[in-house]
Amino acid sequence: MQHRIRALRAPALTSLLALGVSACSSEYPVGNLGGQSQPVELAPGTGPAGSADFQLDPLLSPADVSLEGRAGNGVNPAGVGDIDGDGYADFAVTGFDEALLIAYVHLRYGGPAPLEPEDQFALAESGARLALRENSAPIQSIGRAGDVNGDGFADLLVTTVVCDNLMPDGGAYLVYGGPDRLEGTMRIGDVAAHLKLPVEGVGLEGCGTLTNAPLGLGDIDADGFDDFMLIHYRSPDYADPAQIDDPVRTYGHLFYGREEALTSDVTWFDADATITAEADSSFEPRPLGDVTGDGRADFALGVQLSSYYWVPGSAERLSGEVAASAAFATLHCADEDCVAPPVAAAGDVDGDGIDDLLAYETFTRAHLFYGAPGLLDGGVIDFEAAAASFSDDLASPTERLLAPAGDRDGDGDTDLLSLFYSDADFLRSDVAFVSGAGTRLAGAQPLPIQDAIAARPGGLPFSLVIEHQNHTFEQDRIVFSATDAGDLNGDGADDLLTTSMYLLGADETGRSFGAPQTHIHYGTPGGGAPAPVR
Ligand SMILES: [Ca+2]
Ligand SMILES: [Ca+2]
Ligand SMILES: [Ca+2]
Ligand SMILES: [Ca+2]
Repeated sequence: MQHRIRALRAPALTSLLALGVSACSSEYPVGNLGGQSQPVELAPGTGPAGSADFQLDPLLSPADVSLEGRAGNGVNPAGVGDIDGDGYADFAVTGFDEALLIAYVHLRYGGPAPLEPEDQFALAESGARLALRENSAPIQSIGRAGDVNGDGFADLLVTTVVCDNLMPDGGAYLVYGGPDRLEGTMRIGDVAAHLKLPVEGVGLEGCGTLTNAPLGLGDIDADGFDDFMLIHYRSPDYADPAQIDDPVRTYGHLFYGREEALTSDVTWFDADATITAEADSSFEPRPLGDVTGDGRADFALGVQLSSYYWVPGSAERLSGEVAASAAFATLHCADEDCVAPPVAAAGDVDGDGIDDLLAYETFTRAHLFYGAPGLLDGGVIDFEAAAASFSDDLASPTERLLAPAGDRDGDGDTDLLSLFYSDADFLRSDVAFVSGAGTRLAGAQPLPIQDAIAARPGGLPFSLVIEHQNHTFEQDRIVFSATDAGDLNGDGADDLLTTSMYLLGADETGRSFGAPQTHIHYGTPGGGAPAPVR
């Protein structure tokens, strides 16, 4: 079998970054845009634990649909939930028109899988392009806001670099879902609430933004409305001697969902609460779903490579300015230091209705905790109490071991994915799955990737295999993200969005890539052939 070579991974990421791809986001390439950190909804008609378990194929199937992006730009795909309430999940990608300097979000609506090339072309051209103004603030993130106004339609959150007076259209946009689809091209401000951070309230030093992490938190107070957070930071004014030793402070403006729609008159200062911390520019919330089983979504909040706070959902709302260090426990490991971020969402891996949790002992070792009352009480992570453990000696901070893949086979539990960079003659990527199961995983778990790669004809690591008119060929495409899209085609199995770039050339100075593509890999309801549960 091929062995993955660690040394070549860093240049790969560097070159992706040079292209402006947010592969190395505040999180990691897999699922940094909402899907992986959101509570995973059970597909209609699927039951929790007890129904038949299926085992997924360990490797990603070829793409069913490929959508071309614009050359020179990365695309950030995100599953955004069912915006129009037709039973099909919807998805969005970012885009940028280099000639006109227009950044935009392209929202496409789910529906029956397009089988013919003409249908795929129609999907590619469909939906709505929500455009910012010329030379606007760059888009930082797109993702699920959840259902902020509780009307049954999913809402979409777009954030850009804040402070309107530096570049136009800064701030955040909340696009409320509804039965009427958006079609064609429009200014985003015409169809979204534009939530601004007024520069006069923060000074230029307060106009820093810092995250492309998902900002939809789920329903943290269980009032039926999903909640979200907007984040900026404030550097000291170094021209002011009195401030020169001040720390950078971060402000997380927490909006509890409400029936009344927010309008563009609302600013970040109208948030219900503002969580503050001394933190640098990588401060982020990490939505975890409901891991304590009390019906309220929980999250962690913190700084990459530093400390994170544990913020369990609570019926008692936060209000006013809340100092994180005073209000929340710091996540810490029982025996020793652990890496940060120390936790990530796992989805509901055993399908018991309570979300489960991944915790990181090191960058190469992750532990699975099944959600339960009292989990993470006091912020303590006790690896001895973990149900199952996964290791990969070649993993690095940018390749976290596992992320939720949605319910790929529609059997009622969340499956997990790993995305690996690998190196054969060219860089390629491997996407592998660990099947969720009502029978809980226990003890040391093998990652399926090595065996699966070895089983491939020729032992080649996986690159994106594209099937076209019965002709299968492998391209030198590098998959640089994979994220749960929800169930785009309504068949009860969650679907995956990947992005790839064609590798044009590689030498010691770096690598160059062609236009990005976004790919849909439909899930397979009922799994493949049923296989014994581990
Ligand atoms: Ca829909
Ligand atoms: Ca709420
Ligand atoms: Ca569970
Ligand atoms: Ca599906």
